[in-house]
Amino acid sequence: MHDRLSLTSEVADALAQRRPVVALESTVIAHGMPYPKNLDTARSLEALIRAEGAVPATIAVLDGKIRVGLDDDALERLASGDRAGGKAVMKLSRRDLPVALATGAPGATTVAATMIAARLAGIAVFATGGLGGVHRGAETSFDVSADLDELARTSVCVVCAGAKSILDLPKTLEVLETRGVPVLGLGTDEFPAFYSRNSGLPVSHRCDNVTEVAAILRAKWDLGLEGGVVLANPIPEADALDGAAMEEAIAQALADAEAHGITGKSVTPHLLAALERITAGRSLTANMALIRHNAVVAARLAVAFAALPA
Ligand code: PSU
Ligand code: MN
Repeated sequence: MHDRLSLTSEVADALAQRRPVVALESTVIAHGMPYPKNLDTARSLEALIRAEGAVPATIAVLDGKIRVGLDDDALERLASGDRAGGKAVMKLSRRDLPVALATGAPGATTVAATMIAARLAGIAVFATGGLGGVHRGAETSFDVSADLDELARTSVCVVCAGAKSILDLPKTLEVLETRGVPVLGLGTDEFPAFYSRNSGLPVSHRCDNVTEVAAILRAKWDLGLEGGVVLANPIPEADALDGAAMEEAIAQALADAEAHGITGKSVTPHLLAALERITAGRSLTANMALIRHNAVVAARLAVAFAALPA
């Protein structure tokens, strides 16, 4: 195993025995949800994955190592913004990983950085809430998440509820198409829009169960086609928010970010916090529901994938 990684014995044993493992990111915990709901969510994701017969591996950087699998102390540290240690938790994408490793600063991993760590550890399936993507106005700001380039190059399947329309969803899908990333819809022909089930935009292929998804992953990687796969899993009907009302809230959140002159890596956390205020917490409740659903689906996919001949 890579000496920059530190695996819990539970994760190491599962991987050595080719049992199913699901990676989880930590930026959504540290920078995407408020304390202590973020901590409750992080714990519940792990429990849901275990209940499906897979092993959860939440990923973050602590004390100069990429930790794959976190104990409760580590989760608490990330969720609370390292209250005890008193060091700000960095938001780590590909470019930031080496800085956190070399300086020893605590860091939460984005989709991009979690994919890198999962790949190094040998974990094929990863559950999150929403992908980063092409921001609205990217034609002038050039703000395109490094998540998209990571999906183009790193062989991990990312289970998500699509991407929220704080992003430019048509442009996000165009970039994924250009970079050769399959966007599979689980039980849907449409790319889901995070808080709502529909965006009006097509996925590249619809799958009706995780066995089909596992076979596509196997075929892609058997061919030597390096790179990720997006499995888009719509938010459950009962938890979905009204698409038009959310568009209104998103417009307000974008105006708020603009008024505060927010740029770079602060944009996504700022928009998420603004949305939570504007919707009086309904965006947060929906976010917690969809990420739980994604954890369950990812665990089932990891079980199906582990059952295939290598
Ligand atoms: N989208 C969400 N919630 C999140 C994120 C994205 O709905 O918490 C996080 C993920 O960790 C994602 C990152 O990888 O934000 C993207 O940040 P950026 O746009 O700065 O690349
Ligand atoms: Mn960005």
